[in-house]
Amino acid sequence: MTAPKRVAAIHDISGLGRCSLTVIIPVLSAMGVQVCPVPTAVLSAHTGYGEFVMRDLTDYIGSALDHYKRMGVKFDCVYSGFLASSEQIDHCLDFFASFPEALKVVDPVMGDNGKNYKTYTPELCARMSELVAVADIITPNLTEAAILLGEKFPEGAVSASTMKSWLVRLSQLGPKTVVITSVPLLSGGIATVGYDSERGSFWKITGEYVPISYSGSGDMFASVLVGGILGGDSLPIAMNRATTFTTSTIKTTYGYGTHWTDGIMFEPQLFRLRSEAELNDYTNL
Ligand code: PXL
Repeated sequence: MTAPKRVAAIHDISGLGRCSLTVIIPVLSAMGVQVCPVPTAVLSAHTGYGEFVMRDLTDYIGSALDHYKRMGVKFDCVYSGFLASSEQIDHCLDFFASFPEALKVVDPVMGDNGKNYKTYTPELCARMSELVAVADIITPNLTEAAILLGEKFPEGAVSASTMKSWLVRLSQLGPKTVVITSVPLLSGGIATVGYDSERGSFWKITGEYVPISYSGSGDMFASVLVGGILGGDSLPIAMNRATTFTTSTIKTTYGYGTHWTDGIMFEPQLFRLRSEAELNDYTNL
């Protein structure tokens, strides 16, 4: 047996509304990956609830990093997400620089459906590009991709050629691999599009449209993607794995009619992340 890969996951932990660490820990654990949570904040419920209690852990992250460095811990991956303050950008940069061998994944969490999350200040959004610059892989949704590129959020469906140009421009900010989620394509359906700048290849996975946007969907997608890549998946297969699991758990949730803030009811399906299913539903973009 080989030792599980270890990921430092720099995200918040929210009590209610399945997102961030309450999604990332079970998903990666089910995929045989060890998570070392580095909480950026503790919230009673995620910000989509409107009312929540939040404790910012900005002064914790640096001390935790110092401890891990003193211990000589090794991480196979450092994966950042929801941040509570713009100073946390500096802490994430220190984390990435301290483990140069680790795969650097940045989910540039900032907003969804064309709107910023409540706690995201203009300064925090502006500084997100500093993290993107040092990442190997980034996983913005369409809203976050637009913010990073200084583009307007597209209100309707977008063309494949627009997405190709966005993917290339995002990779020019630093990361070798860019994956954009929740893209309504003119050709139909909701797609996940990806670009590997080293190979110059573009990929597309088309998912079914479900008329509700559950919290934590981006965290679910990105954590399955990370688990797949750490397990040896190619980019299109990891995208396929992440889309298949996310779409299927979203469809299950939709059938129960729960509120979007409650997130995706993934618990009964976690075991499926261990399956050896054939994943070849991807196409070129
Ligand atoms: O899934 C993104 C996310 C993560 N963490 C918190 C959030 C959100 C989105 O609303 O509020 C606290």
